[in-house]
Amino acid sequence: MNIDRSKSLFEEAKKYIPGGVNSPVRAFKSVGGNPLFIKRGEGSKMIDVDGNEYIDYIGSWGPHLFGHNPQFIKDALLKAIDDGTSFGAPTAIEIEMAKLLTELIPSMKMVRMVNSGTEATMSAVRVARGYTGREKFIKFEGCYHGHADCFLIKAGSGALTLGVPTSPGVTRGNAADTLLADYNNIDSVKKLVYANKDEIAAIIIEPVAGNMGVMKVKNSFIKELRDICDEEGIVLIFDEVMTGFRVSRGGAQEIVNIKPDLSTFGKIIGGGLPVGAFGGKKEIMEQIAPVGPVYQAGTLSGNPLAMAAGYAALKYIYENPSFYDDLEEKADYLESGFRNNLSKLGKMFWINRVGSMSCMFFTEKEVIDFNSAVKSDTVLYGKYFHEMLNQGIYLAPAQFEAMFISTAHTKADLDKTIEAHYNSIKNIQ
Ligand code: KE4
Repeated sequence: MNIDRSKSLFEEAKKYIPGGVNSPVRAFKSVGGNPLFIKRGEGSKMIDVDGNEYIDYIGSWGPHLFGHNPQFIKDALLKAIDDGTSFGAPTAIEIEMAKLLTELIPSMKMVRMVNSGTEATMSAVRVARGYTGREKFIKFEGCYHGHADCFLIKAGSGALTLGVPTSPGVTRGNAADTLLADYNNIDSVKKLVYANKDEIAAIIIEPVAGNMGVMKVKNSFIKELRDICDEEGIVLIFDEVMTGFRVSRGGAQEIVNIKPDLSTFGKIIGGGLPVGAFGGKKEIMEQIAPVGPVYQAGTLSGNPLAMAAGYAALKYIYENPSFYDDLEEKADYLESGFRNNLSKLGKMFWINRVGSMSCMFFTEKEVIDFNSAVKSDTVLYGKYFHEMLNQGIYLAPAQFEAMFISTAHTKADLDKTIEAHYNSIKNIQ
């Protein structure tokens, strides 16, 4: 496969952009090799600058639930751009967006739009602190909530992939207020809560984790987490930046059947444009400026283009809920194909899947939390990644990420992927 143009672009990019990329995980650091520079995306495919075509399972790290460049989102954008790109003033579509989000997510009575998942999660923790008057919060090892200082303590995703789960530059003072618990381990939570009585403002969790690979909370664990937050006056925040409208129409909170006090969103709700959102109980959200004292702001928050793309995506979800059944069928078909391959090859690599997001871990032991996930053989993952890439299958260039299926993936795409998976596992032995 000729990737000469990507190679020369990468060399040039590294002169002006740290690592040649605007987000670390794109640099292929943990799998080696030269990142591909993408020219365009269409449906389930991406085409790189050398003309190579790939079946894409990253989907821009989650936003492309309907594949690349769906016509209905493109039409919405083209229509919106006629009136201008941004006004820095309220627009009617922001009300439509807020109404639709609160309609689709019953736990969310009010919502504030921002420009990224990081902005959403950092604002949610801030308003929880303002609402409770407390300073500490609990996150879980391996969960990733974006790159705000307070989260870069034993974080997942790129931080974990690059081996800096606790990042330099985060001050001791900041880190002191971030308490760490173990995913799916309620005793680790109770220990922190009772040792920091009345000092904990919030607990933030990915109810379905997608940043240490994919894994789901145990039903008993998430129920006890809800109970302990109720008992102790702690704000429960579900980080649904990745899972919102991905794992089901009502997000992970619909699957685990637990109502958080606040939720955060991103990715899919922007239809491919930069959007994030946080929202929840009215009494908490009304703590936010200008109605309350907790300050939060953004020049381009709720901008008309991002709202047009995001609203088009959410409206489709609202009006066509049955597409989740097709998505489930496709995801189940691909998982079964992978499992059949593994049993034929006598390899029982662990697979976790929730809806249309999944992860195959290069370990044959059960993966239920950070410690079991990091037992995966990341060198073997790197070999697998390149075997698949050479067969035209574009996966996350890191073991601790997720694989996403879109409505645009066809059965032919899935069959080609299953065949490539068989060849790859066979070749890396
Ligand atoms: P952004 O600030 O990147 O929009 O969102 C941060 C974030 C927050 N919460 C969850 C659960 C997330 O998954 C993310 C971002 N996800 C990563 C992928 N694992 C983004 C990819 C990247 O960092 O380039």
